[in-house]
Amino acid sequence: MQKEDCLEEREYHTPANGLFFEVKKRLFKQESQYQKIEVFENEHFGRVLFLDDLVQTTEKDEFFYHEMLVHPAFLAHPSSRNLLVIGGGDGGVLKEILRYPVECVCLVEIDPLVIEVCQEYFPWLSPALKDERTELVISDGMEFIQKTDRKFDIIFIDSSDPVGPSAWLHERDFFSRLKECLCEEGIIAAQAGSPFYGMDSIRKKNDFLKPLFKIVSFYMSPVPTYPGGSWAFVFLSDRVQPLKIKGSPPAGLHYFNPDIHRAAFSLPNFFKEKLD
Ligand code: AG3
Repeated sequence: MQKEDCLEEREYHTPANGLFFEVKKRLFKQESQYQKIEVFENEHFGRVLFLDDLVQTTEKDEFFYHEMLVHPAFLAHPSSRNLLVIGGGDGGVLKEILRYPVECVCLVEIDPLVIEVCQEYFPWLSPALKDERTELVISDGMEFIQKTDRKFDIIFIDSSDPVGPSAWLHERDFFSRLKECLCEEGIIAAQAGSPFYGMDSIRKKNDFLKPLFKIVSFYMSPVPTYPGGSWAFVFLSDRVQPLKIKGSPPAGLHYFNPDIHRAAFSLPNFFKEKLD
């Protein structure tokens, strides 16, 4: 059987295990300038987006990740009006941000084909890409923040894993430059990988973030299709405490609420011990 016709897609979490999806229908498969982009349909999860063989989002469980990347920062800093998203070309983070009365969201995505493909195959995520408050910039995230003199209230990092085009977005230099693009009361919310498989890189991140920001708070959420089934995020600020709740979440969310917010910052022992 040719690879094209194979009825299954897998993400390996280690060389010995991983997650598989039966492919009900293959919708898109192409190598862009930066990465391999695949979209297919699965009976249970609906549409699935893979980049370089890693699950990025699925129709059925996208809300866990997108809500948890966006709403904790807004709950702590509800008057945020100018936002920056690095990555996130599928539109899922934007969709959550635009639930608030924001003025402008600048989204910097390196790969225009990701945007095009998601507009076609994930139309429920991507109307946000066409919202009048959205400013789309096709550029490398690192290059953008090196050049810009703009300041943002919240910066969201919706990167992929630290391989390929996303590798930079996990480094010290990136976060230290990012800090210069933040308003005084600003927050950075970034995805931080799998606590179960990636505790060493979370620890490394904590080590270089601590000297850069007064507040470095990791938090967690389930994401059923990501490695280990639960995911880490980090909340960074010099002024804003994540647990001083000042706002309230918009209506219509499927996962996030203020109780989840408080609980998400309580970390399990294996996580805390590694950070000490
Ligand atoms: N960005 C984070 C994806 C990380 C998934 N990693 C993996 N499957 N190994 C998601 C983009 C969704 N907007």
